[in-house]
Amino acid sequence: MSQPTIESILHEKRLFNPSEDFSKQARIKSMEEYRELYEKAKANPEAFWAELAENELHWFKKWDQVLDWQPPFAKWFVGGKINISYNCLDRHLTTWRKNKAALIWEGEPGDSRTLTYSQLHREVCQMANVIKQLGVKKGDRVGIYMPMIPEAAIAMLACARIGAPHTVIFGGFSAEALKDRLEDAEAKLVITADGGWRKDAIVPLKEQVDKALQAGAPSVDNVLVVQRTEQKIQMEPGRDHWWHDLQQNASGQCPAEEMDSEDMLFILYTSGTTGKPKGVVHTTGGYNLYSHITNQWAFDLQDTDVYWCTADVGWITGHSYIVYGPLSNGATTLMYEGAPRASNPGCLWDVVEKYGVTIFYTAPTAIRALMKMGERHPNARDLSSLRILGTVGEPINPEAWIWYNRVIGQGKCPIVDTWWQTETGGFMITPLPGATPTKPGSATLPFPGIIADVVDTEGEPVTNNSGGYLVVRHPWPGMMRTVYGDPERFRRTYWEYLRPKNGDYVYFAGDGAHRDEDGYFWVMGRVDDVINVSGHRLGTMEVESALVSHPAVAEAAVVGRPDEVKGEEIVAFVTLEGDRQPDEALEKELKQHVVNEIGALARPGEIRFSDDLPKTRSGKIMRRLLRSLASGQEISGDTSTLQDRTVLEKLRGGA
Ligand code: 6R9
Repeated sequence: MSQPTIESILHEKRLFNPSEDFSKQARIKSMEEYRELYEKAKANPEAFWAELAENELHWFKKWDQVLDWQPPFAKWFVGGKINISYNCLDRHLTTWRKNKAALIWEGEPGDSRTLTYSQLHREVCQMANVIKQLGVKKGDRVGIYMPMIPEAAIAMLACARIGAPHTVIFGGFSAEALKDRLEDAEAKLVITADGGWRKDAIVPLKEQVDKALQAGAPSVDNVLVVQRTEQKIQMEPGRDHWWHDLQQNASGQCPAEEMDSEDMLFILYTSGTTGKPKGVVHTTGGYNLYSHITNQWAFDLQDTDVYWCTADVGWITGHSYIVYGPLSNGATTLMYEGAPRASNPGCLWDVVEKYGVTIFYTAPTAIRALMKMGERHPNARDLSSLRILGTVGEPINPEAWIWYNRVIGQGKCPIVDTWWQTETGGFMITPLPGATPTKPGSATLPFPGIIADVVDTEGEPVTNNSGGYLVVRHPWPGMMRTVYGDPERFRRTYWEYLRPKNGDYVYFAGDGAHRDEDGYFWVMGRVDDVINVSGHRLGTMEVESALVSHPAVAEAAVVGRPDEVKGEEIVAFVTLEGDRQPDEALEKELKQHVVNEIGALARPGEIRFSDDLPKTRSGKIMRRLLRSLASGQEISGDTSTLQDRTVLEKLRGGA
């Protein structure tokens, strides 16, 4: 007997079609076109990907074999020679795009820079030459610990250019987290800045690097420092070098190394819920193709677009959809150093207005925060240039989706809800904006070439509308290749967690989901977070969405707390809209609201009000910590990815 997986309890019925005008202009114009691509890819995935690789990318030498699949290890475009930095830069220089804006950058204090493809190419070559001069050779790892400034992208492209895999460590990470990652990757060089601007304060990056190197990471021999904030920092002679000094004598020409398609492009660490962070390894050819084509189709990239993804380059979203995907497509990508803050709550909309942004891509956590700040900020700006909106990072609650559509998209922008992971390299389940009718809260349908499914604990498909585990059945070019230094962990975590009876290897994403009668996927949250109430296994997404649909609620997180009778009972952590104050009457009302929306089964046993919720630095709610708090246990496990430690203190105090 297979065990119950996850029950699906909330049903969202609203449907939004792309407008005829939008579809007419789009690259992929209809569901018929989507289905054709999907079926073509399904019938012969290797031919499908090979044709795209041939048409979309430059290869120094063509591959001998499209796919070498020795489950769970895949090699794509075996024998092919390619360089992603070449595909992002050099190949555009022989076209009219040479003087097109490649990167538009807006700094938090209001300074800005625009680099054309030709200028970006020059700076990347200069940095590549400097890195070489500092002793970095093909295959050596380089740590990048940077604020959101053009040099972050330049550093990544420079490493890729000479074949030195980079590992970008988010600039908000502590010295400790930085040290661990540099050690695991055995980085030879660190590229950093004196500091970066974040919410009107300086983040002292170089100081953190100094601390990290004092504590460990002996493989690092050199530190390259970009001047950004100009505060005083220590420069250790022989080890630390100013970028602006070395740049002066560096040549603006540096031929791109001919990389093997399967040479490692980067390592990106993702925090597992427990234990040591995993170094997710991506390689060159497959990743280049996958980030390129998913970006092009799901955001309908056109040459006239000003495309803005608000992620940090320290996350996979920044890698695939600020740097590699857009530049490989010859698009104009915008990078913003700042974030909405008390002194400038409308800053995002200022940037949209200033540059005429056409595509805007952000996370549900940001959308909920913007909702809480009120409509007056977006309403006071001209957002009419926008034509597509995107979301990523967590399931988006239907209420937040509707707000995004109405207030930011002014009812005319398709919303592209992209489900994917660090491990997948690019979008896996996503609407194509000119084709796919959207439903608030659903990432809709798999990208062509992706065979996604929902299965039970035995790995067998579940029926429509029953919850289960989200899996992928066939390898795809953007998939991670291994966990750095730990192939067994890769096998165990992702490919052997669920084994169907026929012995197939399926990729397990760690998410719960269900599929509806139209085949649409609804991600219900991480399976580690599932709550078991009286034998019913509930995903977090649906209960949270029910809470967020109440007008007083801005954000909600639910967790389970052991209960003698029910197994677990639901504890909800709730932040309120604007100035709304909590009281007993509201608590009762919210509990009843969940009962009305979902049923008595999901009634929270307790509601705790707070000003904020603990989140990872990429904005995901850390329910693991809330679970400990709810059951009165000490917080254990890794908290290095927590955005704001004071949140935990406050929640404890309020408990
Ligand atoms: C890109 C990124 C991956 C996890 C993933 C899932 C959640 C991301 C989502 C989504 C529902 C979406 N997630 N996008 N859940 N709908 N559109 O976020 O990568 O940081 O590795 O996180 O994020 O739980 O498994 P990563």
